[in-house]
Amino acid sequence: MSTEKNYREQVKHRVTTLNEFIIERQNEFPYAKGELSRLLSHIGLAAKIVNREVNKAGLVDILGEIGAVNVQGESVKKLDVFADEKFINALQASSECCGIASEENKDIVIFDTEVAKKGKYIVTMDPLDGSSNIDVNVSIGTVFSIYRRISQTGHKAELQDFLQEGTRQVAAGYILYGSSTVLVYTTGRGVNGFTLDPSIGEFCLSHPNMKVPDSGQFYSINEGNYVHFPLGVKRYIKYCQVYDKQTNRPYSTRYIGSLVADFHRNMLKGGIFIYPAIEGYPNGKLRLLYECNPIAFLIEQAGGKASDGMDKRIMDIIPTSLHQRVPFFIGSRSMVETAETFMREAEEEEKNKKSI
Ligand code: P6P
Repeated sequence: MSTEKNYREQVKHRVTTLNEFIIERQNEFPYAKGELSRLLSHIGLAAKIVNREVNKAGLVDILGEIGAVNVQGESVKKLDVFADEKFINALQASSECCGIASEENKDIVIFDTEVAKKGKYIVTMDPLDGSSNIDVNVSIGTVFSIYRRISQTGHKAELQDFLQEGTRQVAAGYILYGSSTVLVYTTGRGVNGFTLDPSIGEFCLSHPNMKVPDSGQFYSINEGNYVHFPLGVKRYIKYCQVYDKQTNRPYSTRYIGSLVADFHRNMLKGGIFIYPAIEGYPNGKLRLLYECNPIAFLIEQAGGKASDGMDKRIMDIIPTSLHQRVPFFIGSRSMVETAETFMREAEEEEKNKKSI
């Protein structure tokens, strides 16, 4: 075989790194001049830095709570703060981002340098979601969305840049720090996953063109809240548990308490994740801007569905505040639609009872 042919044969089996993939796909965007590519590459760099600390959290003095609480009223663990700082530093260094909204910061974080003010993008993120799992060594994740700013370039970012509906996302993704570290993202042309190869320090393409199965065997919900669930959710859970050969029921329940980990499993295997409105969380627990919208973008690109359980597509909701919560039904399309049917029928019944 000629050298040229031999080389081509080798190249065909070569891994594709995240940065190579981003550059290759950059040409799909007529307006792209590399800004979005640079932003995504910097997110990938920050993910590697956070991954290094997550992997040794038990060994260094970064574990445990620092006593502070974040805007959610949740105790902040040191790794949350570390991750927030690393992603903020990386996004500012990209010079493409003019500001961020993060779970760890009550207000928007504006990058007030002349270079950053020229940035065309803003990022919403949960730097370390599922942090209650850090000190028990259970998978945790980072979630992010990227939007083009609305406010005038060359000036400071404004709140309006962050209160855009999910359909205006230009990119979204997550990093799962689990048995391996996986970065999954979309720019609206499909979903691709990359696994970190620690031996070369690169995210390598491992899950090209991800598609969620139209149905699955898993339902993910915190059944500790059962008594507070809406009637439709209670009925759907019972539906999941009843034997039915045709629809492969009963399903299995899988709930880690870490959104990215629960979502990633359902994305690969098929399934549904539900966090409905409950007592204590009348609008659900999960945050629209940096948990629900990015994950909803990914599931829709992978062929699934994300709604509030009634008639509202998550990505159509117009945000009114940075840390707004919404009920979240997401996963395989047929499973979400079945859950929505139970919700709608229960809603109708309760309305009819009230009208008697
Ligand atoms: P609960 C983690 O705090 C989180 O925001 C998500 O990662 C997770 O899905 C959810 O909350 C778990 O909430 O009430 O079941 O512990």
